[in-house]
Amino acid sequence: MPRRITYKILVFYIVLGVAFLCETNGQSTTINSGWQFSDDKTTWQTVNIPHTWNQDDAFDDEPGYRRGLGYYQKKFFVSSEEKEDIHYLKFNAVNQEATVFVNGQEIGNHKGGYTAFNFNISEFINHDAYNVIEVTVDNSHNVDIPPLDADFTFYGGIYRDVELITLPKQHFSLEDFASDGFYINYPKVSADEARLEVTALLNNVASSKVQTELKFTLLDAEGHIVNSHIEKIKLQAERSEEFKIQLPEVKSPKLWSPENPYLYQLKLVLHDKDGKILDSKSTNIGFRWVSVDPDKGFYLNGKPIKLIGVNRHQDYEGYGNAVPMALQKKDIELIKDMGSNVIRFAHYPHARELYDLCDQLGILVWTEIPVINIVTDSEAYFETSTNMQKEHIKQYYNFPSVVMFGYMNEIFIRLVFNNKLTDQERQDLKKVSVKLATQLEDVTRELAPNHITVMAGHLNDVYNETGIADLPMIFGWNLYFGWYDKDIPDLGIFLDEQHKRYPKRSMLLSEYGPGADVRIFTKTPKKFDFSTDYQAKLHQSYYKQITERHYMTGMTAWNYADFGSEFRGDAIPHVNQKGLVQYNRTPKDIYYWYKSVLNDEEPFVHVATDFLKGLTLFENESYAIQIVSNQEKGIVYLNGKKQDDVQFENGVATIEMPFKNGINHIKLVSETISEEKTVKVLKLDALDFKNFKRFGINIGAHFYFNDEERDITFVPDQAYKNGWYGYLDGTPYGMTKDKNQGLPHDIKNSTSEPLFQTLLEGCSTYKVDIPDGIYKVDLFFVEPQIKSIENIYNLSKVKEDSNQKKRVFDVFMNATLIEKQFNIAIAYPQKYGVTLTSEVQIKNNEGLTISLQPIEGQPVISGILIEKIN
Ligand code: GCB
Repeated sequence: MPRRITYKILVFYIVLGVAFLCETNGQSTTINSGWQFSDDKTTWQTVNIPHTWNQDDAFDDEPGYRRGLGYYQKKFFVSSEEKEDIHYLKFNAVNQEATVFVNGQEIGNHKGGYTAFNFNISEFINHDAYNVIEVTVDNSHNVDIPPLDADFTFYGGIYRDVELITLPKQHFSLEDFASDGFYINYPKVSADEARLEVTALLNNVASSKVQTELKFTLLDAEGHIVNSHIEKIKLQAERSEEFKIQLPEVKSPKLWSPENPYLYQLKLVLHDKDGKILDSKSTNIGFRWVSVDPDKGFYLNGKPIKLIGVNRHQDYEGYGNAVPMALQKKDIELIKDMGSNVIRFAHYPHARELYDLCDQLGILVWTEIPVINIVTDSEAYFETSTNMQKEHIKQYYNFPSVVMFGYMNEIFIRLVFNNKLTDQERQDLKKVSVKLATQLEDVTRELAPNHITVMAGHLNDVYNETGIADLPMIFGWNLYFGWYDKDIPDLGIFLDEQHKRYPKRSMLLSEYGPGADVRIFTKTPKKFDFSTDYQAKLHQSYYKQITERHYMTGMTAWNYADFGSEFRGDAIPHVNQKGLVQYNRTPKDIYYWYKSVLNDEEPFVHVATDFLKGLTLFENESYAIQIVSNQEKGIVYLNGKKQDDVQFENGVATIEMPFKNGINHIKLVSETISEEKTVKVLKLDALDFKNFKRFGINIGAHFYFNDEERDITFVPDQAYKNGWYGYLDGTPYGMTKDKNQGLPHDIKNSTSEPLFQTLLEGCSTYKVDIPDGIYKVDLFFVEPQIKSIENIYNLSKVKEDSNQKKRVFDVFMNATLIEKQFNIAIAYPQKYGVTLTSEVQIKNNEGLTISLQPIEGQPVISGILIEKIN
């Protein structure tokens, strides 16, 4: 039955509606369009905010990206009617230092690239005229601004909204670290009743006292008024004052949780004594309470909840950090749809709109500032970090989803991996880091007494030894067992030992995960091979190990998405590929596996063959695929024939598929749902080039590589098998038990890194048993002895030769010499992937033999691609 609207309520709605429409006094305009940008102040281009100048150069073949100055300009008009108003310019984030000028006068400077700041520009403005804003942005390394060093790209620019805010003389303060000027506290929340307390900071810049009323209206999710309250407030002349106001209690509040993210809205309207609206605000209200127990884990609203979710970085393929808001919001939706109940916004505060979305969708939030890897022992660094944490807490305080405030990540990693430090320097660095941590912990507890404090560390006892791990209420371990460190099962062993040693400490697995490239797949996943199969193996085991341990508060995968990290030499260089989704947000199969164990809202199945492209199988070979589901069992059909009944365990079943040559149809049926996929397979009984024209081998690799550049999937390498192909000698370069990526480098002029990064060294003979005919043969090479930029995250990488050894060899195809005295280092000095292409005629059933005859050093080879011409 429709609810009857009484006359009184109607009048109230009209007043309220008018109140929110009449926000001309207290208005914010986004001024993102039509800025002028220059990197040298001579040539200018028109850009829109969000903007960065590093979206391309952080991904090109030249090491490094431009870290320096960028200049922005924008004109805006102010009418004379606004003469009495107060004007603020608000920047929601500029990376990383901004100096702002209005009409040629410097109005302020801000340090730190991830929080908002604003300036009162009223006295610099010309009325009935155009005004000019100029911003000098600097993203150079600055020892006094965190982050000093980290595994992500520090894109420079004005990359979040710029706002022009116009206010009457009485308004909510904007000057408390650029917060909204009010803070919501929940002195009491239970299923029976809840209380709200608001601390409002009100400014009166007029030269006389003003009588005002601050009206609070609490609305439920349907927009019905729950209660309201009016506070009469006399504002003193030229003062900024703080008022604490208790709001009426709410009986039987609907609680907020990931399953039911019930939100109320609180409207705050400041009137003058005649009822004219001066300023207004509104905020989400979510009634919830949290606690942690070192033995039993995390509690929300008095009930245990295992936090399972992801870390997120803010950048996006093609955009750097200047990402349209609609795309960013899609991230949060995808994260929710995966079934996450927690996000760690790493390693810095992200856009506020996303926290609002976490409120709405029901995702608990860990948010932090970028004090990472190392600190500077300077007053200025301490001040910038502390200031940043104050801005962070005050700007993000009111989001009910935010339950954890953090302030440091792996602060000892540089100390541990820098062997140039003296013992004294080491001691000093430990001391200063603990001192800063203590200061930041204190500030956090003081400003956010109802939140949980957090910090994350890497695998090293220094966090225990120094006591730093006991400062926050939850200590996050970033653990990469099975990637940088030991093996996958060592995770549980480590955590159990920590729990035993520190029974009073609450722990969260704040990072874990391997790099994975959707172009790489294999039957034999190995540590550090970037295969999606190894990614599945590691995540599936970690999930089991954490959910089995009652004392663990939760786990957040590293990372939701691949992200830019300029110095990296992953399978896609400049990108950290640990994402559950790709850099362009296409989900990898592991995303669907998480969805199958975390999201039980509706039945779900997924056949994990999205990236199984160009699979080549020999003779009777079959191929095992994974299917994932949140159901108990299913039936798999291959090419219309029932293949198997499967039981899903830990959300997954692995099933051996006897694929036929050509297109294969897979169908998975479970209860009411099903999914169909096709996989194109090249099934070979011999290398006879009868039903195929091209054949490629990824020499030195145990994995298939789907190469878009050459439109072929290279098969894994093997020792020579008569009638087929393989090496007669040689060893994979740079491979160890712990690292199965040969060369952790960008290969110039190529996007086919997995082809070049794996190679054989010392291979003098490679045979491919192809029939007589004429072929075009591409041989792929790279000189592996290239000094890499130090990558502290690549902890298990083999030590590279410090003295470049000479390598010269002749290359023959059968009896034909195709390259004499081949010296890759001289011919292609800059880490180029080299292709030698020749036409070769095979006669007398001799097959193809590639001979690499050493003149000096050992020959190398990365791959081969054969195309039949005749
Ligand atoms: C870490 C860091 C994170 C890196 C990650 C990695 O421990 O906290 O910033 O990106 O490892 O991928 O190596």
